[in-house]
Amino acid sequence: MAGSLIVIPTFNEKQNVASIATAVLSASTESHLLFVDDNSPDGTGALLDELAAGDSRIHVLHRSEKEGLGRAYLAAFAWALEQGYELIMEMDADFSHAPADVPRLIDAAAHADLVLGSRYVDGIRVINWPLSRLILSKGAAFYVRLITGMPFTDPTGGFKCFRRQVLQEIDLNRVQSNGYSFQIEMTHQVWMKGFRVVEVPIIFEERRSGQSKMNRAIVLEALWRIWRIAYQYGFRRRPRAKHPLSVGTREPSHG
Ligand SMILES: Nc1nc2c(ncn2[C@@H]2O[C@H](COP(=O)(O)OP(=O)(O)OP(=O)(O)O)[C@@H](O)[C@H]2O)c(=O)[nH]1
Ligand SMILES: [Mg+2]
Repeated sequence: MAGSLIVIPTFNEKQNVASIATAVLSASTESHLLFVDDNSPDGTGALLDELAAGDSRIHVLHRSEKEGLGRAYLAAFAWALEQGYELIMEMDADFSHAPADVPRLIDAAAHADLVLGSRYVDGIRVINWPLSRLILSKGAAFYVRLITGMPFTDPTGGFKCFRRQVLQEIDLNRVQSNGYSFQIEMTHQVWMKGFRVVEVPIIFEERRSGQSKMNRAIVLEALWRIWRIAYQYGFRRRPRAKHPLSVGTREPSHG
């Protein structure tokens, strides 16, 4: 049975993939990596195949067209469950998420069903971000909390770690979001099912190279989807009960 898998979706990330693979695998030597490439026109896919051929810890899933982050992750989760990984992480290719933080997220998953890397727990930790981007991100967090009651500081973040059971228990077919709202929708489902979600502070850095895939459509999708996400749970503002498989509900051992 394999341990942890770090999933990195890529679209035109040729400049980043080799260095992120090296950095992540040296920060977390026991982990495996799965890149999910949507047939990037810049040739990222071919480069990923070369990396995978040179290191058995690197895997690649090729998809025929760009269908967004959400679809890429869902395909990766199905693969990860089939392969038997215990922990499944999400991470960006562009060095916004520090490879050195990977072990901290993995460690936190010993006592949580879902670990969220948060830029905003106990302060604001973003480097080189334009103020407009920060306002958008903080505004999204406020909006999500207002409408759904979900109490996390950074619900749009994409640096997180799921326990296997969580991905098995949630209805992945039901997840429809694609952009940032994918992150919100996944976390909301996990939380509403009564799983234990914890936030771990991370430092987020603006991408070093390559192009942003962030656009107006992604923001608009998030704005309306939040309503749908809340509606699906009857606008209930907290989980009903702890999930029986939650690590948070296990009997503490005595002596
Ligand atoms: N497979 C796949 N990966 C994607 C897609 N859109 C974005 N990604 C990847 O998802 C990760 C996050 O996307 P980013 O473009 O960095 O999004 P962002 O962090 O909001 O924006 P910037 O950092 O400003 O570029 C990166 O590794 C992207 O390459 C997609 O449609 N398909
Ligand atoms: Mg990015």
